[in-house]
Amino acid sequence: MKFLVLRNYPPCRRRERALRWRSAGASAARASASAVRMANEEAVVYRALADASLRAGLLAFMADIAARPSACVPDGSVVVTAVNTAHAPLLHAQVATLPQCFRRRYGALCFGEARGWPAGASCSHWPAQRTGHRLSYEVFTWLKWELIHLALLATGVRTVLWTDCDVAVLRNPFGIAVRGFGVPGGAAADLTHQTNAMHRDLNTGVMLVRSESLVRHVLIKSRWWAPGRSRDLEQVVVERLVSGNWSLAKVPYKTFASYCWLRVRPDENVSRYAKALLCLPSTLHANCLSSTAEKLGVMQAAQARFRERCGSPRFALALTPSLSPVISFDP
Ligand SMILES: [Mn+2]
Repeated sequence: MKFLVLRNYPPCRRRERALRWRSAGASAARASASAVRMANEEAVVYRALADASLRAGLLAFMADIAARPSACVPDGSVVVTAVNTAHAPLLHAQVATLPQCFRRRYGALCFGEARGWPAGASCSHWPAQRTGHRLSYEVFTWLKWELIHLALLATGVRTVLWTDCDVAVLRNPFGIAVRGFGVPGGAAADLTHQTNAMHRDLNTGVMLVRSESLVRHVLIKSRWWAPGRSRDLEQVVVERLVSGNWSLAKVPYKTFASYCWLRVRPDENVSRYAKALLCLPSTLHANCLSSTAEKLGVMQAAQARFRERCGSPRFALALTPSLSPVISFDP
């Protein structure tokens, strides 16, 4: 049985997927059982999302966050993520360095136990009785789009900044001088996104989304809940669906960085490239790592490096026009 069609994807992600399957002991029989379980899980999640009270609760949650005053997140913008129990330490590390003005506009959909959720991040809890087991990675990636869609429908929300919880936020993304972000009066893209540097394609770890119709199109056309849907990775499907129909802006990988090609390690052996990147206005996505402990190590190393070499993170929007110079790098 074929599960994944890996196309246009960096080798490290392919390895990550392979490791995941291997560690899960994915024999043919187990893989088949897994497919059945996932199909059930998708149906359960999809039915839950169709529930009026759940949707109303999430809409109210997002509207409440959007209404909070903030000196560092623009009016009409919210920051959104989803987190499960296993990744709770990552969200904890992520918000630890965020100023209050940023946290106030940050809403997370939280799965699993409430215990240990970080103070300062607002959680809307997924009702435990609606899912019988932990959500798979794949379903979780599709839920991202459902959550972004609900956020864009909420009162007062015009823009959603999605950040995976395995992203270290080193500077204020809203101050970045790229299309769709901190360019006053500049044309705003429907979707501004991180890229997989190797292939220049879409990475959905960090995205600024402005278009409700784009997200609706993704949800309807992907049919992520349907048994016969494409088994391509969520971000491959999304890129296929939105290309040509909406305005997309790729953020340079020096601005929204990725561990896939930025080998920041929690020791002294940091490359010149990594050092150069860390003082640029950036987020660092700790992808291409399979364990929570490894992701956490990379995020905390990046945060510590930033503090040591670049000073305290500056979030005030007024400070962002004077961006750090781009340090050239020869690959
Ligand atoms: Mn991620």
